[in-house]
Amino acid sequence: MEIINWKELLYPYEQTVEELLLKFRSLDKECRHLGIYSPIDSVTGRLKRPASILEKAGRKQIPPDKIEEQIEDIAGIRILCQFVEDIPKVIDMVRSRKDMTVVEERDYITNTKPSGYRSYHIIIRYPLHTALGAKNVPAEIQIRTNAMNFWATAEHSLRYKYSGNIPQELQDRLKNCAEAAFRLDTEMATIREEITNAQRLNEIKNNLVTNILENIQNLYFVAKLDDMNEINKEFARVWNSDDIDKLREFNTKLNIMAEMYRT
Ligand code: 0O2
Repeated sequence: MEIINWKELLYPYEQTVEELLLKFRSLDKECRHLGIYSPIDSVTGRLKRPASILEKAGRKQIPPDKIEEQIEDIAGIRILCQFVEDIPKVIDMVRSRKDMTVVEERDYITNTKPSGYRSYHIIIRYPLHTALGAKNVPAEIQIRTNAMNFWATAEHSLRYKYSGNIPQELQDRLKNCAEAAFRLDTEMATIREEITNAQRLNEIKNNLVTNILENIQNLYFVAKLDDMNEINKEFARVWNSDDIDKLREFNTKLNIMAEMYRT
């Protein structure tokens, strides 16, 4: 039997997971920085464990020398969304990227698995530049809501515990939980706009307060003490008013003051 050098085999996949994580996390970060809605709530990544690779290879009768070619989820990232409506936006984000190629899509949201599993899978090829040259690495991107993920993570643990043979009674209860998760997603969708507006306002407010505090800190080096006392009092007033327009005006005023001192 051929001995697999796991360290060597897994290295490109590990690197792929790291690069994909960085790319999708920075998309989310950029949206937040620009104050626009991000359909991505969080991104995680994992490398399939050797035992799980061997189990899958055995189940699908894949010989060791074909593992790299035929097991497409050794590298995997998972993109979590707050709302079902965000999922197509993330799918489009993946499809439109020029730095990876989509080779297959599996829609387990429309076609829920018999277990109750719901998620959207995209299989890609990621061109990785290794020290030994270019390599087109397969990877799986799973896209699902937080509710779908809560269910899948719990079910996966039970599947592992019972080696895939979950007792029927537990399977039935899991099915009920999957339906409850589906209902939660459906209910959340009805108040999506209200939630996202509140989140956007909080984000804008946090960004404004961060800018104001940075400006105040910088002004301490150049402004007169009396001016600083006034600024601090005004900040306390504006902060207590909890009025976003007043925060915005105050921030603009500080920007102008900072500019005046600079020139
Ligand atoms: P791990 O531990 O993350 O590696 P398969 O024959 O199902 O193993 P296939 O046909 O390549 O594999 O792909 P599929 O079904 O599109 O995707 C497999 C992965 O999707 C699984 O990987 C899980 O992460 C997830 N998945 C698919 N079906 C279910 C399900 O019923 N319940 C849960 N909880 N997850 C599911 P692994 O190898 O199981 O996991």
